[in-house]
Amino acid sequence: MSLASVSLAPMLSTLFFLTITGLSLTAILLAVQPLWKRHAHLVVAGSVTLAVCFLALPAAQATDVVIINGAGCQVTEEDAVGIFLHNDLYLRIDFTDSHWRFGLRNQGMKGLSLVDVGVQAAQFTTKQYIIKHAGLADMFVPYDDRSHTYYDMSFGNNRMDQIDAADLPAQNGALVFLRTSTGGHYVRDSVPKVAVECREVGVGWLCKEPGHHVRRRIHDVVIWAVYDAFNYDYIIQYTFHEDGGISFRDGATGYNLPGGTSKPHVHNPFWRVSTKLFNRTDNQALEFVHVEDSQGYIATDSELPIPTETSVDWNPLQFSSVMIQSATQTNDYGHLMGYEFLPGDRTGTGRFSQRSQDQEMWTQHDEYLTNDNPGEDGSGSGTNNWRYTWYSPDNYLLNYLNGQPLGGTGDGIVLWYISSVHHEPTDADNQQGSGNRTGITLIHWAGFDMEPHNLFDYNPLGGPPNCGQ
Ligand SMILES: [Cu+2]
Repeated sequence: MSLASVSLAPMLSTLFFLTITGLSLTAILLAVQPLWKRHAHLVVAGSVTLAVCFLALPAAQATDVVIINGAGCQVTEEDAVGIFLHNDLYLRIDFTDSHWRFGLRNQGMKGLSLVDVGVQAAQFTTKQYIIKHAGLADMFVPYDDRSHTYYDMSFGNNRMDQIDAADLPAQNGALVFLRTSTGGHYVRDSVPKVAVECREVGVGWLCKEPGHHVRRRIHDVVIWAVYDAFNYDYIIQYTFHEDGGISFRDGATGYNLPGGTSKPHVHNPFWRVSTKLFNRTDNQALEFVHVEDSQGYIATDSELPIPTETSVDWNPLQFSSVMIQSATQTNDYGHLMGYEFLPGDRTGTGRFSQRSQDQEMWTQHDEYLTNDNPGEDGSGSGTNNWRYTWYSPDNYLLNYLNGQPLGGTGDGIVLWYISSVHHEPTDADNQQGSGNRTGITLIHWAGFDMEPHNLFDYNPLGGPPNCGQ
């Protein structure tokens, strides 16, 4: 934006607006200083031009800013210039062969969540809406000897920590400020709480035949935040893959429980993903299973309908997975399009108290499928307010499992996933010179992956026929 492109009329109306809202020019300039640091390329435009631009923005169009510009991997923050923003936070990712758009939110007690996720790759020429809301519902941490039992997301609202520039890699990283709605517009947090990184992750596919060697190296964009549960710091991480998949991970680090630094325990991040494929409600759920015959010689694969709200247990001997797909929307080959939910970094299965007074019955299964009925996203009243008022999942989740036909009511299908990682403190939890395991504990990851299933007509990363011969 140049000085010449800014007309006098919006400037005057903006100045009037600022005057009546009681904000001085000095305050505005102080407030935009963090922006200058974040967008060094803007600083060279000159402070006079910059001040005029920012002053004019409430009357100007939303402006997007490229925050990572790597080879094969670009990230853009939408509506990112000015103090008073038109919209809440949305980012776009542009890989070579695929594109994403999503929002990031800090709501209540549950840390960073994703909203309005859309993906574009292969045959699609526009972004396809897939997820309405995704994030953690809780993190349950029972100690083996039951001297302590914690719900690490019961400690109050807004427990995300500041992310520092030093947390980022030297290249292709960015800090992002979450936003708050106020007075008809949005303003940034005072500190950044989201890290964005573009990472080169290796080979996506390759093919080698004599005289024909081809390969495709790929990137991820990793979005992460830190949820502070006192001694533990949890990394909440969403990874957008170039092939159309998303990984959801929760990583426990920080330091072990004071007074119990050697006590084994299980971290159980409990996830909720509210799907709404193609922004339609005519979706259905299936369970994929691979079943061996009695001799283990021939196997049969099946996709079993899951007609009603229910619990699901992962079967590692059947490669089982939950699939959520459209009941009507097909790709060019007539296959219903959807996503498959698979364990990620899974080292075991948490199962806890079956005594009703402990309210841990929700831990008796790995996954649950429910309809997204009004209020059940945690923003309702009573126990439906679980995002802002703490309740055991027994008090809300189990009430949502009332046998309704999946997809029959509500606004999409919700997958609830319990991920678990057992933490047996070892001497790697020591600080050097002390045997008390009072050091910093290495990150313990747990989560799941969401992968496209017959969503694309062909390899979205441009694989040639065979080896391209
Ligand atoms: Cu631990």
